[in-house]
Amino acid sequence: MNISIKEKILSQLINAKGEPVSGQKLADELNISRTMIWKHLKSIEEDGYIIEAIKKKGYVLKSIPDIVTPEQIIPNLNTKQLGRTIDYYTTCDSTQIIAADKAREGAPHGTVVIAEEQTDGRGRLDRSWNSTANKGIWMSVIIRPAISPQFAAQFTLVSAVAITQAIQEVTNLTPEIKWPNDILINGKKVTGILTELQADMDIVHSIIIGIGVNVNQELSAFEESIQKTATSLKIENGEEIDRSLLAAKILYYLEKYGDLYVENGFKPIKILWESHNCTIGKRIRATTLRETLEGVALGITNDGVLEIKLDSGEIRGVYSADIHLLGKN
Ligand code: BTX
Repeated sequence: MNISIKEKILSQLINAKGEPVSGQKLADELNISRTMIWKHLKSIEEDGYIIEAIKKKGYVLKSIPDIVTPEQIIPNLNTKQLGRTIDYYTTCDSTQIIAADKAREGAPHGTVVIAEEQTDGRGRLDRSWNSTANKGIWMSVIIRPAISPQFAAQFTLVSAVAITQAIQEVTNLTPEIKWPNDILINGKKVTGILTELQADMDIVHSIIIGIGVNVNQELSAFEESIQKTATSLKIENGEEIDRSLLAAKILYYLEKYGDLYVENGFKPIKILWESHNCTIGKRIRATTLRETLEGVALGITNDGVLEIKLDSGEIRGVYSADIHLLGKN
């Protein structure tokens, strides 16, 4: 990992958790002059951090801006590879488009593209994704797992488990997963996942996992058409959430469960997925590209396929669909 001097100074200030960090100690450790330390501190302040200088003691980080820069995410990051390269934008059309280009250009496993705002955020099937500035996590993660293309779709379920776990840890809320890729709180969509594949017939070059989490929006921030179906973590628990901490936790669980999946297959993920799901046992309507099916969701197979028992008694497997929950069986 290539960390700049500025990032190292910021890391030390964040890790000191409100205690002073000595300028001389920083200069000695980083092998640069006190003047250079001061210049880096000024540059950190220009990014929105508030730093207080206390005579004879050092520098104290007083306040952190609510941004999802690498400098904010990396000190919270507990991963080996995911998020070790972060490409940050204040605004962009879609992190997914940028990540796809980067993946084709050979960006390493774990590269993250993240933005404060997307002007053309994308959902599945060319739908749009509301990506209000500075209020959500809009990121795309490039992974290069050693699996064959037929298994790539299961990374949607791996990602759903990872994001659910991260939200639960950071907020104490209890999100539920609606097969395959919606994360709901109190029945409303808080997260969308878009998994895209770059592959040849028998080899995965990369999977790009697009993650959109509504974090600190008020209801009015959403387009009117989705105000009844969308929610944010702040709406649900009444508190502002540290987006960079949540992004780092998502990357942590994505690496953990991604590795678990590659090493041990889908079985352990299936158990975790089932423990968070709100689809199984419910009467549902599944709209696929070809047809609409209604029946009871029986469960997911070891391949992540959703099995539905139709009213006729026939059992059908669905690989990809929009699911509408109709209530209890
Ligand atoms: P999806 O097709 O399951 O969901 C899209 C649908 O969800 C929309 O048609 C709309 O009804 C509703 N919707 C749109 N925006 C929101 C929102 N903010 N909250 C709740 N509901 C919404 C889900 O597709 C996949 C979304 C992935 C988004 C990420 S963000 C980072 C990356 N970059 C990018 O362009 N997309 C991904």
